Amino acid sequence: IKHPLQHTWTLWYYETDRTRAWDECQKEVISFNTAEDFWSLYNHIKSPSELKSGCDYSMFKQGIRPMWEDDANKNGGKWVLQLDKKQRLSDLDNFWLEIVLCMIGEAFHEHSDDVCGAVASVRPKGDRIGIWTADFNKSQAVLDIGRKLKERLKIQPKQTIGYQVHRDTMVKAGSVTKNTYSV
Ligand code: M7G
Repeated sequence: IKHPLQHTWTLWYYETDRTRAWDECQKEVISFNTAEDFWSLYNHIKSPSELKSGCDYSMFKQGIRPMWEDDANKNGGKWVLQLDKKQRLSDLDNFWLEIVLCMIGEAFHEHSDDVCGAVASVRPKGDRIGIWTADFNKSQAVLDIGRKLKERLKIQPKQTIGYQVHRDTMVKAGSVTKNTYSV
């Protein structure tokens, strides 16, 4: 018997195609709900650092699309891990795996319900991982999730990470979005 997860999770893959709208470039890859099925998927696909620049992996609870517009995300935001270029080799894949394991293992405890999913974005300027939560107004949940992330990723206490509200990101395309929280 396989080991069931608390939730069913869906992996999405985004690849740029200038002839299509952004949301049409998001492809649902596969869903899984056991630890064993997660590892067979993980062992079968490229790691984020092997993707082409401009691509994303997203892992979300089943039924939530990796978009601001989804009902589960529309009042939410994300903790952002902005990596510098050299961290593609040292950290990107490790951080992504650790975050995915935190999510599927419900490591955020009573706040696990607030976690919608995570996105790894491979970009020439520096890769990024975002952990999306459902409601930016739930400061206790947001802050606890941020602190847990820092702990699990062994991010130094003096290095801060910021939380950005999707509604702010949406209107600020191309420029800097303010941090609503930081830890
Ligand atoms: P990005 O891929 O999050 O960041 O957004 P990047 O600038 O590092 O590549 C790039 C662009 O994709 C945005 O400016 C939007 O045009 C589009 N986009 C990204 N997201 C996450 C969404 C979304 O959730 N909904 C919609 N409609 N467009 C999005």
